[in-house]
Amino acid sequence: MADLLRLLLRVAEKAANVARVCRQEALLFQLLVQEKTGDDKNKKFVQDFKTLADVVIQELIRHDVGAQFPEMSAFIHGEESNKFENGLGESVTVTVCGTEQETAALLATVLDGDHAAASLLARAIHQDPATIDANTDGLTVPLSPSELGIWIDPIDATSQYIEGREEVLEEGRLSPSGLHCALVLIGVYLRSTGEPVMGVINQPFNYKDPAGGGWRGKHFWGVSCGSINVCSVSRPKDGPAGRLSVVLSSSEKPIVKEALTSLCGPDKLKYASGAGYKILCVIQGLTDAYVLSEGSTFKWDSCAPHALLRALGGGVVDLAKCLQSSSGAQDAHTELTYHQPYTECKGADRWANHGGLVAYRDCSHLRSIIGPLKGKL
Ligand code: 2IP
Ligand code: CA
Ligand code: CA
Repeated sequence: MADLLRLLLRVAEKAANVARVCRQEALLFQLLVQEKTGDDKNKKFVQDFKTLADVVIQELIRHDVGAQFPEMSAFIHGEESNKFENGLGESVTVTVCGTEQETAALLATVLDGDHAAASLLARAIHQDPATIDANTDGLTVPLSPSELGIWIDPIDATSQYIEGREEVLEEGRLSPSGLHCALVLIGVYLRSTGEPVMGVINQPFNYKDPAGGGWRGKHFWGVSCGSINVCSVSRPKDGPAGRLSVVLSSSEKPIVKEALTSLCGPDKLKYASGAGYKILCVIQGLTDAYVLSEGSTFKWDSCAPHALLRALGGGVVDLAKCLQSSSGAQDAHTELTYHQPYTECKGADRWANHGGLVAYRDCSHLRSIIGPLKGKL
């Protein structure tokens, strides 16, 4: 299934292009950032356009993967629903059509007849992405499409994507917020056990071309399947033994912040936007772990980066299960899985990571983190 990996890298790049086009084309950008003024219909239209960028990206990934691997079609899930209601109250199902013109015509019905915007979007959807140099030659993955399912988060950290603050990333440093936190996440899991086995992360806004060519992206991938553990990011070298560093959401509970401040010290506790970006920081060694005590992430947020962490020898555990477990930290039952919904919940909550999570590169770090949190939550 190295073919699947190469395809996912390609579609993630296509998705990143759409995300960039929505910000770079004045006409689309205007729709994306328009202030909510005027009547309700206008407000709803602006809201819809933000969602439309997400839906379009998810559908293009679904379309391209389903075309090459039809056995997977019924198992490609994502954050967004492709049923859309336009400003006239009509229900439209957004899909990628056979030709650019057909896709443009369909999108125009969602965009209340804005043909110019619809054509720009359709062009980006149907454009072949630049070839990606991913060094996957010689990789064999002993899996078949009929064993696999996919989780897509078309744009994670949407709020940062819309706000669009441009940051210059410093090598080796975690940058808490800005456009670079927005990520395209595509994770592959085993239908039988729910283990994440392959992940692709595309960061559409990694740096701005100094020659004025706009934003350039970066991609990351990993495969973790039996004895095959390969990641495009090499395992960061262990620094001098010192205090652990942990990244949190700025909305994390005070009790968790306090417990972790005593473990890490105030300067090693960091905050950043985007669930996917925080796990990417752990993957890149910009921090040792990401702790989240609430059920505010979903399967589509964690599946892709989880596969990369496993390939590096780490993982993502359910925090609540870890705190209950007598062994205190990692065992096979505490790792997050991706195949079973919480049947007692409705809508997106069926796929929430309800127990919170800890993303880690090293089991010994996980144990150190769980200790101070025991009995506090
Ligand atoms: C969000 C996004 C948020 C994150 C939240 C996710 O996904 O990653 O940034 O909250 O958990 O569900 P926080 O930044 O506080 O960690 P989306 O942007 O796709 O809704
Ligand atoms: Ca998300
Ligand atoms: Ca999203």
